[in-house]
Amino acid sequence: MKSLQEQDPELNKYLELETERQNLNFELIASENFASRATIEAMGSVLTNKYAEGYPGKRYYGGCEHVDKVENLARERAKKLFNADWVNVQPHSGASANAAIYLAYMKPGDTLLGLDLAHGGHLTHGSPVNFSGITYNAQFYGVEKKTGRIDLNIVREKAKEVQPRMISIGASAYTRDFDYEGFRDIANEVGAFLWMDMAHTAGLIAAKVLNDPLPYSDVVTTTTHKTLRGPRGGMILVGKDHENRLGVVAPKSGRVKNISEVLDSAIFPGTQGGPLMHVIAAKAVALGEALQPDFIQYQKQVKLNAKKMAESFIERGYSLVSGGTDNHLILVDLRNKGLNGKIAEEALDRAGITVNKNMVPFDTESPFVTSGIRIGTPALTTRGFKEEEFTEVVRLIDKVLQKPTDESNLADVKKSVQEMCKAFPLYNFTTV
Ligand code: DSN
Repeated sequence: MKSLQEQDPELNKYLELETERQNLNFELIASENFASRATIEAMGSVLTNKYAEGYPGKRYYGGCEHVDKVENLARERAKKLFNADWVNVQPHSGASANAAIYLAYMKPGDTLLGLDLAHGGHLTHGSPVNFSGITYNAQFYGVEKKTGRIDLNIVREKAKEVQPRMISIGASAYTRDFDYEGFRDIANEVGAFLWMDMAHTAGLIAAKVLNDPLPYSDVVTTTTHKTLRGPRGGMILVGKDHENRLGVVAPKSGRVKNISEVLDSAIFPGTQGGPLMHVIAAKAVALGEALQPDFIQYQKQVKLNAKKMAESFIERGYSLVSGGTDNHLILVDLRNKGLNGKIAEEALDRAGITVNKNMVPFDTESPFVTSGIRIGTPALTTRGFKEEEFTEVVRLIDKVLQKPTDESNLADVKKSVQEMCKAFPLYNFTTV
């Protein structure tokens, strides 16, 4: 058989260009990271050929003896990493994992209470343009205008008012940790299920540098490619003693028997067909990496770097939503600099710095323009950047934002970005 280069030079060229982009740019998108060579190798394996609908030991296809072992390995590693009773590693993505949660816990028209997308939530937490907001009665809590933080008293009031069947926690642009015990109390008070979507923070939670949602949530979903640093995909987890707590916390729904079976069938056959066994193998590799001691050090550094970035931006007169960060990301409100997210994202892109424009709470701009940029440290921390390098990253971002239309300024910054990237080499391969 031919190599990719021999078979399809045009496509191969695009892969080479993307590898070069990743190698030579500052990757600061908070939801992105750099998977290991071993993880990428598993994803590019012959497991892509195998159909394995069902679960280990109960498949609808023959020849599953090896992929059963792969899936069990991924499940056992995930359980150990998160101290979970049960896990499903088949979701193709975070959104697929979340779709299964709705199928398992809600009926069409039931009420969800989630964090407003415009305040840092996620599309699948009830946005009107997503299946979750179309199919269910989505109600929202937000952050306080003054603090940029969630106030549980306001969440409690809203929960009492709308009587949700399920409360979701989790965000794509919230810079503070969550009080899971407080949310649990509210869920208990109104008889709702509690679901945490830890897609952004799973790696930090695994390393115990953020609060752990599993002891308090009925169910937890995640992606595997953000701070967890695995392949693109999702997982569903249930913490210890979940079966016993379920009937107590959700009296309205009656006691659900064997929630793990309900959740498994919500993935297959409920919302997905054949699992992506090559990606499940890569999840096993990444989860194995996350069980190593150096992963904890990595996550501590992700947090230290975000804190350093926040301090450096504040020293340079920038305004941060919530005034700082507890996790891996910061949200910069650019209005006091006379800029918007679109201008900033485009100028930074031209200088080799990749961020995304992002709504800030109570934004006055549209989602296509926005008043902010979201910046995360996981990817550059994987590269080896520490506080000193992140101070320089902020200096370079500031240099761009001071003269965002000055092409020679942008070219100067790009040169510095590339020099720093070369000093911290990343991938020396395009395909493995
Ligand atoms: N697209 C992800 C993010 O950037 O946060 C959320 O799904």
